[in-house]
This record gives sequence, C-alpha cells and structure tokens, in this order.
Amino acid sequence: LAFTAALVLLAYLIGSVPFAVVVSKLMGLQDPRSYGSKNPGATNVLRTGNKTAAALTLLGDAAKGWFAIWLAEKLAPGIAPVGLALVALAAFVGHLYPIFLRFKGGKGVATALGVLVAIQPWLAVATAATWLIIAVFFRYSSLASLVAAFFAPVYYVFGSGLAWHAKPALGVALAVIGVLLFYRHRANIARLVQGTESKIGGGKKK
Ligand code: NKO
Repeated sequence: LAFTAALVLLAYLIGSVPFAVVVSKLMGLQDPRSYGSKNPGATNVLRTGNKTAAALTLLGDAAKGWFAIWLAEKLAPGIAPVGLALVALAAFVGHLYPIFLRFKGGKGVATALGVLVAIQPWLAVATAATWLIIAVFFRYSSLASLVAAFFAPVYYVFGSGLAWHAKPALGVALAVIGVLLFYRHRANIARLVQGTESKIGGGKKK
C-alpha cells in the first residue's frame, strides 16, 4: 500500500511538469499564461502561431500521462486496477494543479489523451478522432475537448468496460477525469454560450 501511495505521488509529480511553459521557455516564446486564454496548454501555445511549439506541448503533456501509467506498471507489475486508476487520476490532477506552477495548471485534455493511450490505445484513437471531427467542423478546441471528454467514458463502457477483462476502477477514473475536464473548461463553456470563444486558426474573435 505504501508502494502504491509512492507511485501515486510520483504520477502526480510527472503530471505536474507543465510542457506549455517549458516548451515556450525553451523556444523563446512568451509564457502562455500571459496571453490568449492564459491557459498553459497546446491550444493556447498555438495562438502564438508557432505550430511546432504547440505540437511539442501536446506531445509532452500527453506523453507524461502515458509515462506515469507505464512506469507504475513497470515498477509494480500486476498493480491492482484501483491502484492504476489512482495513478491515472494523480497524473491528470498533477497537470491541473501542478506543484511547479503554484497549483495553477492546465485543463488536462492532452494529459487525459496520454492516460487513454496507456489504458487502451484504441480508446485513445476513438476519443482523439471524436476531438478531431468536432474541431474540424466547429473550429473550437474547447468544444472538441468537451465532446471528447463526454464520449471517452462512454466508449470505455461499451468497449472494454463490458468485456471479461473489464476494470470498473478505470472506467470510474475516466468519468472523474471527464467531470474535472468540464469543470476546468467552465470559462470556455461560458464563452461558447455567449459566442465569444476563439476559433482554431481564426486568430482572435472578440
Ligand atoms: O486555450 O482555453 P483554451 O482555448 O489545449 O484551450 C481549450 C482546450 C485546452 O486543451 C488543450 C489541449 C489540446 C489537445 C488537442 C488534442 C486532444 C485530442 C484528444 C482529446 C482527449 C480527451 C480525453 C478525455 C478523457 C476523459 O480544450
């Protein structure tokens, strides 16, 4: 149990690494917390116009979600599903409330994607495809994230959740992640309702 607690703490620290801030600093860009939505995330970094920086942010923030779970499975082979679910949640919460940014982090979309990759690659593919379809049609990153966050637990239940190897704890973790994701997007939701949310590639639409 102490070992599982250590893995959860480790996952939180890994999730806390803010790639939007790190990548921006390394590439000589402004701190993403100072412009646009002020969010340290791939979408906001894209508002600088630097697609490479945005892609690296997405990759880094997703990789840490995947890595935290991969590492836990490596260090504790046969870890109980509940333990793994807590590790997944810890990595995600680390991104939202990172110790390295005085607990003011991002919205967790990319990190959740990394968690999905570690849990079930096909689930990640289906959820990312959902994100992409909404993003292409509506041009709102936040809306795409919200729709994807809604469907990820649904896909899990209708996919592996109903199978013989079902791990209910992971399904619950995904649902909690989805709820937190909505909570972190509440300003975006207000802007979407008011019609003032900024579109992908559309510059600033006020
Ligand atoms: O700056 O407030 P903003 O407009 O930036 O940003 C809103 C945005 C914040 O998120 C990001 C990360 C963008 C990642 C894009 C690719 C994600 C594709 C897969 C989505 C997976 C969702 C997982 C849900 C699990 C429950 O939203």
